[in-house]
Amino acid sequence: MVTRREFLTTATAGALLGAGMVSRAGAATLPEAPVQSSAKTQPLLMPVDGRPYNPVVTLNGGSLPWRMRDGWKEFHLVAEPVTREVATGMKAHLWGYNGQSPGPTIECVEGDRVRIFVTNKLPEHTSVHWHGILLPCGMDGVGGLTQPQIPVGKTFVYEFEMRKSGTFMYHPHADEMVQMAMGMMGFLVVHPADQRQNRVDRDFVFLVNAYDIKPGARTPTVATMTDFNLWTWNSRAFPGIDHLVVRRGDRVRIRMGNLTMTNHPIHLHGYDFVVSGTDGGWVPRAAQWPEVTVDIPVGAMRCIEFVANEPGDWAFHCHKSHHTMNPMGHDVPTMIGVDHRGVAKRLVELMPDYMVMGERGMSDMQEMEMPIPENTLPMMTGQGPFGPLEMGGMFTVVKVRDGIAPGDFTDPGWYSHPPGTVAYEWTGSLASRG
Ligand SMILES: [Cu+2]
Repeated sequence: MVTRREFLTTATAGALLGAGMVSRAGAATLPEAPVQSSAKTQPLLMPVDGRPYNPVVTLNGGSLPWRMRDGWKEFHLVAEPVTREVATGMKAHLWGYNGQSPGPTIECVEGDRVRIFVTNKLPEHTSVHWHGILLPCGMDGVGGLTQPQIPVGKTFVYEFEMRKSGTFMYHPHADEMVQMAMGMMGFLVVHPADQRQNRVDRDFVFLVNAYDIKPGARTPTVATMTDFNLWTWNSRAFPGIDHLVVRRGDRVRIRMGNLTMTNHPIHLHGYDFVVSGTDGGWVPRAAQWPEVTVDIPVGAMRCIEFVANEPGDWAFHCHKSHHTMNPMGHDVPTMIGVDHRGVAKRLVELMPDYMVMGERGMSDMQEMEMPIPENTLPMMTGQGPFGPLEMGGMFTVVKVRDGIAPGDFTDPGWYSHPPGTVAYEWTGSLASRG
């Protein structure tokens, strides 16, 4: 491991990422490569130099500080093994950038000349492809095709101008199946040169990703083709995914990129929204169509936008219901209608990771105190204000509230519903409505 010291600089944007930031010693000619190991959503990285823009919020992550040198915006990515907490109770051994997986979000402005140093601290060679960016062919990052692979221990330099604004990502084009299955990916946002263009009040970004980490294991099974068991946003699974905190009346954008091996229909409750952008660019207003679910194809990005005028705690999740489940229990036989309680207890004694469905359905499992292997997330979990949420994987909550300050993303707690607006038990009269 490299030497790390506290990241003390107060004059740079890096300090705004908050406590937990550390930096690398040495390599005086290279820009700082700040390390972030926390899985908490970091405060907005306000631009302190370069051209102004409205920063994005990376869900359970943060943005990469830069330095300006001779008109170039310089970033430093370090590809390296990382430990990522997927949710409380489970840590994964992944590969990523600057201490995190996904890597930090790179934010720049249309017209910026960008220089990105990439240092390879992985045990094998790598490269970085800038997905969706229009650039000289030799900067496209396809190992063997447009450049030699970056050898272990070496640093390569990518230089290009950001010709257009939009929503992009970065990932290796080297031993791709392994490196992406291990979590190597990051978000790249190019803001419009004119801050008024496509302006929103809150702009969230995350990558939709998936792993196959067997119960009890820590390292993904990298040869898995389609049968993944851990469905994550920015390598976090419910209840580890932060809530999206929004002020009532805000215009909200959520940008999502899919680097899994299947599509994800992402559904937001309580709102209709428009699809306002893809990795190909902004969708012209007249061509935007209304949706409540947006399907994100493999290797693609989608931006959705809405005005947050409905207060509440609105579920936001992938609509493939097995993607809102955690690993433990995907191989269970259907036992609905079969009373097997005595048998299950004895089987669990013999095989600690054996799990069966309850005779009335899966929700029984929450009451059955099944032992699960260490470092493994239960299949369905989480506690809400009315009881168990019975969720996992790609699920979180958009919390829309009055009176939240601009730039404040602090969890406001659960929604207090106005009297008479919650579904209630029929007891022979219509209690709330009179
Ligand atoms: Cu999904």
